[in-house]
Amino acid sequence: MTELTQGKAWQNLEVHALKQRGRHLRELFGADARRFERFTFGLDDLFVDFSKQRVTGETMHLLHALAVETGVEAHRDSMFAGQHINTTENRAVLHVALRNRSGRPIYVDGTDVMPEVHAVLTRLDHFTREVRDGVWRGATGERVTDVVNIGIGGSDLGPAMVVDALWPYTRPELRTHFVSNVDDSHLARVLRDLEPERTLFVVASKTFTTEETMTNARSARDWLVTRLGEAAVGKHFVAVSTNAEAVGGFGIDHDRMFGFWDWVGGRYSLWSAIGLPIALGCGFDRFTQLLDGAHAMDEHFRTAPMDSNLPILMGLVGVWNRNFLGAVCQAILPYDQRLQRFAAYLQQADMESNGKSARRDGRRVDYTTGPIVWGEPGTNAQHSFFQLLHQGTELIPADFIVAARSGTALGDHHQRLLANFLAQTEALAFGKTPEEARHELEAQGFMGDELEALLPHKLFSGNQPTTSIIYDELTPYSLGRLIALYEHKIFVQGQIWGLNSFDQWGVELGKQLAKRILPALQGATVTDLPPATEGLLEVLKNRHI
Ligand code: G6Q
Repeated sequence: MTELTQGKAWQNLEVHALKQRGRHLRELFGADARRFERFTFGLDDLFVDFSKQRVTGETMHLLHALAVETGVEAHRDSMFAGQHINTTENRAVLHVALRNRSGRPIYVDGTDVMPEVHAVLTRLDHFTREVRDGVWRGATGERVTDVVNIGIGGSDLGPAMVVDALWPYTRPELRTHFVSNVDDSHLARVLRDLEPERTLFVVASKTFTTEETMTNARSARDWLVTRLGEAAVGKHFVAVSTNAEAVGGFGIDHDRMFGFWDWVGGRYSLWSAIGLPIALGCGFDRFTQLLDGAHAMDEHFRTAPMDSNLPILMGLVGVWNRNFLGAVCQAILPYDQRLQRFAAYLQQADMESNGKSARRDGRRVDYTTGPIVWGEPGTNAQHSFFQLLHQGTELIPADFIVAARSGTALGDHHQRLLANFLAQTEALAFGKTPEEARHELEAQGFMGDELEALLPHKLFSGNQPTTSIIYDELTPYSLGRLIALYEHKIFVQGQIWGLNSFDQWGVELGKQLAKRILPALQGATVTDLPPATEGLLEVLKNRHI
């Protein structure tokens, strides 16, 4: 057994969970008239309601003991202090420095990184203004109307999600596109509607070696050169990377490269120059408001006591659901269409960070770790998978994310959206008992065998745990704060589970194998492939290659 499961806090939680598992949210609300007030927390206009989670005061008390025992606060302080907490890559983890608006220095290996951070921000500001004001022109003297970000994973998901979420702050005359997949359909579809004279490519890659990104970047370059000639590349390509040499090798000059640092993990990099498409699409001032919002959450995470610290509370509630109630997944349900990419973004942030089974000390875990994260915006999701949430057999904790006010204010749409959010969280928590269902059927005129036959299908067991996260309106500031809330929640859980949340060795194996297989598709003889792969390869070759 690991020291986590042997520890007093874990063992106390297991005993507590045996009692708690059978309790229904109806009962918990019935037993405590002040439950709503006791389990809701805030930070400015951000309001988080844990009252529909299956926790009691005692549960939270025991979870806090677990956080103390696993050193969550000390580990958090190590991150902010620039220590090399990414142990397998021997790196600091300092996305918080990218949005450090406090004026305080942040040191990595004895050097204050803030001057460099500010220098890159100043360059981003300058470049963004040039493009948006039409000072920056393409090779033929045209203004830029389309920005194409070429990147994948952390160099795509964050900026793509944010630009989509902040669309009311974008201009129709400067569109932003994202190409990530090596499947040529992705690039081809975007390029079909673009004019090279007005297109600016941002090649975003920390390493500048990622196969998908480099393949797409080369094809985009060919597309441009075929139409405008080699000399046009300089006016239509910029790079975001830590690898100046490879950027130069691609033909992008140093003054059109925006750098960042090895202490910025890919999935935590949207706050760095990787956020360039956000600044181009929404304006640099909006980008800094995003940083301000994230910084507000950083300060809260760094200083708030554990019993009102939102990322710690969220992390603990998630651990309770995962390890003690046995939930396999975590649904993300924004009742905010602008957050339609948020679940996809969080899938990477959470599952690449905590989808691990080796502890930092190298031993295998003897408990479950990161949940499967998935979701879609409401109300759309209500008309697809909510059936399973209401009447299926799985325990599915869900986060409902809601703006009190709409940014677009069209008729009574927003009231209808909010009514659905309130209805769903109520239904998931409290369900419908046999008595209620029977009463309802009787009121509809059913009786006898017909009523008895229908009754089982009309039952809702409820007791599905949900957290409601409410903010006034989705602005760059509130979005930055929301993203940082989840980043730190993931941090808290990773620490409790004893993981290094900042490496991603799990994505390596597939990459290595693809490298070995590619020559076989290109006509070379590759001898050591397993029969299962050989078989599929032959099927594909016989079709067209
Ligand atoms: C994120 C991962 C991964 C990475 C991509 C792109 O944390 O490291 O998703 O962002 O593989 O890497 P490059 O930015 O180096 O192209």
